[in-house]
Amino acid sequence: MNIGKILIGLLLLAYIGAAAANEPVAVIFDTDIMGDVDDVGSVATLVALVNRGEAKILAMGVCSKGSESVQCLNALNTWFGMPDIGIGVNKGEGFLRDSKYNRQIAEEFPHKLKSADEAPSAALLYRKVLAGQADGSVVMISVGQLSNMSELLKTPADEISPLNGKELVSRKIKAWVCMGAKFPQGKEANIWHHASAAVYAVKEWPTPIIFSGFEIGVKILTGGKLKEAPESSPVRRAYQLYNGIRPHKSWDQTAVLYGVRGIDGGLKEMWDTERGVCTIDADGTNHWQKNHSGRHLILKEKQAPAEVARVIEELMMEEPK
Ligand SMILES: [Ca+2]
Repeated sequence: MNIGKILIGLLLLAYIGAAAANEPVAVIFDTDIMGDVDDVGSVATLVALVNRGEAKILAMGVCSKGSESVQCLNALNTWFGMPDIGIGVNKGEGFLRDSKYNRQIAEEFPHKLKSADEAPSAALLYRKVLAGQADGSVVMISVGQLSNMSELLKTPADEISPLNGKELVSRKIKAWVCMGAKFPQGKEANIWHHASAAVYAVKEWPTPIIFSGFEIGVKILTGGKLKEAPESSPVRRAYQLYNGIRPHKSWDQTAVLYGVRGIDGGLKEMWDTERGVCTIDADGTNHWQKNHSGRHLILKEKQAPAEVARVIEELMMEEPK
């Protein structure tokens, strides 16, 4: 082979590599958009990554039982120019609490879905989108209780796919990035608010799970900059209703950021990871055991939280294209 052919070959390999690297990450996003406002910040973060060509959203789901949560999420997507993103809801047991912003966002911002009843089951919606994807290509990002994850695993084979939920997840999902639990041990809301679902989902999930624990997002303060966002923004409005647009903890945004930029080896400057096994007690208390062959990873603080906050907050300022 002459030098010319080798060079052409190398250029071709570089081109293929670059094309693969530029492929947007296919994401399913599951949220309890209701109690805390970081879910709203995480939607804005995800949309910003979509607009930068880094991610594509296959579906969204609401895991909690707030009747206006799904309308709020639909209103956010609509404002961002993505009104047709499929939204599923938890049709089984789930967590419910008051929301400081769901009803107002649903009332003040246009959206198509008029009630949670109009939305399909999240577990079935996830089955549907997963069945159509390439094997090992989808990243699940959850920023609420693990209710829909548990229900997805328990789905039987049906007309959507001959695979049951666990087989489908095993086949199609590359990894699950979960904002939840507290490490090395603790009792965190996304876990204990629906502990039976968390116990089942974490134990049975067949792919790697990367946890962004309570201790990561609690130090990352974002949202204050939304004062500079247009008053027409539902993201700004949600933070205004929640805390008067003051800096707030950013648990959920970390899972979105890692799910899109970290899964294939990015963000090494931002977080270290540690491999092991997370187990959850029946009351929602979780434990961590380091283990070099464990299926789970946890994020460990590396970059200063204020630096991480700057990256996230810039993404949260995203406006419709
Ligand atoms: Ca949340």
